[in-house]
Amino acid sequence: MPGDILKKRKIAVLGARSVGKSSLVIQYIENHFVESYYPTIESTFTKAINYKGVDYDCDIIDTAGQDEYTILNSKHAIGIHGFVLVYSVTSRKSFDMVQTVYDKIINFCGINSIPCVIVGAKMDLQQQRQVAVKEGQELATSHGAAWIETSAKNNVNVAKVFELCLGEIERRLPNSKSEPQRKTALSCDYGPSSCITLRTTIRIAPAHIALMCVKFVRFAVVVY
Ligand SMILES: Nc1nc2c(ncn2[C@@H]2O[C@H](COP(=O)(O)OP(=O)(O)O)[C@@H](O)[C@H]2O)c(=O)[nH]1
Ligand SMILES: [Mg+2]
Repeated sequence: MPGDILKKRKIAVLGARSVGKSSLVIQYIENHFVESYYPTIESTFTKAINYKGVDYDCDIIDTAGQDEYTILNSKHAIGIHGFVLVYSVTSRKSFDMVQTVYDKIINFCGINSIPCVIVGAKMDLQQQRQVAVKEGQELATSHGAAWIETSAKNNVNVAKVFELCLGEIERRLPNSKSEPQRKTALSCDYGPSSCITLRTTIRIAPAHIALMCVKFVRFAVVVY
């Protein structure tokens, strides 16, 4: 059914290593806190999420983590509807990495805005805090993104992250009635994936037409 296709959402969780991405996702999916999780592993989890009375079938991709040298993996951009960008409130470097990853995504997708939630993880570690609440909020505001602080350890605001992400995705859909559309590249369709698909199609089209012309000429010569 077409309605079912519309409710499928893909969410990528990105950010520096050891900021708590896997702990956040596993707390959300499996309702427990992992003290240590294999750091380089990438996993995709599927979860049915009811958001504002609508059921969504969500794929949540827990990435291995990025740094300034990582080339953005195309599967973390193509086909992705929403992004969860995680930093640790105990690491200034990981906070700076959010901007770096954000820039990589928008450069890769060729757009100027993405449906995104910026997450300050490990908020229970107040003594080790290096990033103020206000800084996180300001970064999110500057990108028109949602923002929240979480503790996977104490299960604080974990589910809220994914609800906010769905909210950001839905807000940008062309037929969204909840808010007026902001003018972003994403407003052309469901997300960066669709825009990339569109651009690829446009690039492929002339080659396709040329090939058809060659085939037609060959056919005409044979008939003649
Ligand atoms: N205190 C505290 N530690 C956390 C929290 N989330 C993750 N950690 C710890 O931070 C380390 C890295 O977490 P992990 O989820 O593997 O990070 P990832 O590399 O971003 O996936 C692990 O030792 C976790 O137990 C949290 O909310 N509070
Ligand atoms: Mg991990």
